[in-house]
Amino acid sequence: MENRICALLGIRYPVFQGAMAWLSDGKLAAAVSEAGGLGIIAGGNAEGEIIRKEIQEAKKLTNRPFGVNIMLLSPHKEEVIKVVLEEKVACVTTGAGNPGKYIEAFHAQGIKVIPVVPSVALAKKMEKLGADAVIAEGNEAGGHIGKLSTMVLLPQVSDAVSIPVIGAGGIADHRGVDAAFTLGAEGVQLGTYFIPAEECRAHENYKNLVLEASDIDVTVTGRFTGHPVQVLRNKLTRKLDALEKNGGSLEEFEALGRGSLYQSVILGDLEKGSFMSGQIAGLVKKKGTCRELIETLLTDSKYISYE
Ligand code: TUI
Repeated sequence: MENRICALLGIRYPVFQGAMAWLSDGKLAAAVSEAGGLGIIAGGNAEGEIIRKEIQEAKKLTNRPFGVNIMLLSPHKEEVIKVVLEEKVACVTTGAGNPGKYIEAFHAQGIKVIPVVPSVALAKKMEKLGADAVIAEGNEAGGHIGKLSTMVLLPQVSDAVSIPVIGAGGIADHRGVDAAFTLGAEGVQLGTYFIPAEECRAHENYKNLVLEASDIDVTVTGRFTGHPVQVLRNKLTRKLDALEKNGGSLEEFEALGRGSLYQSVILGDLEKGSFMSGQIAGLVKKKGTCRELIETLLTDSKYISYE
């Protein structure tokens, strides 16, 4: 039977590379798309023109479909949306909010819309508004997380909507892929798994931190801010935890975290950097090209055959 995600997007394997702020650039997205999955450029907090450059870079590297993620907490989201509409990428995913009011505009340009949903209620709302699919992302994921785990969220979202569902959060091998499909997913999204990829711009220190992580090296910072973020434990997370315990203000918290993605991704500063990562880092042990990583992921899957 034809896979609905592959048919919707014209891709070979229903495997999305999750958008990771600062990490998912045009080069990484193009490499994943060239390997048969769906590469996704992360809008993050970047300005529109930065994202236009990444889209144009990806277009130089691949003729295959790729996506852009709109991070709905970004102060530049309207600019990024305008750029995406002009550049007519194949699809957008959204995160950290409700993209309802933008769906029509994307569809008018032939752009598929696939929101991340942390609840059944939002999944149903997105289906009603015409979303093409949804990504049910559990709180095993890296970065900004919702409340429910993948195990709990995914089967309930799958039961609640008729559009295809992509499972995300906590997947890093064929067992995770098959578990997601057993819970009703028709596609999967992985982020942390692609950090050690050759085509990923992460500093070697970041890659090694992921490759050497144990099962308990991931923690959540900033629950009190209302925007909890999953990251690898380090000196910065200890400082943030101490600040939270001692009743520090939101401003102090934000000041400590400011620039911390630049510190991790570009400088590889193990003390000052914020190394966003999913809980599954302990299972991520393989370097290689995106093509090799996708082959390893899907070989032995009972649901997706790698050819
Ligand atoms: O968006 C993500 N993960 C991210 S975004 C990001 S950049 C950032 N950095 C610091 C603080 C905040 C963001 C890093 N990682 N994942 C998708 C995701 N979306 N997770 C949870 C949600 C979500 C939450 C609420 C989606 C919709 C939503 O809707 C609320 C509503 O308005 O109904």
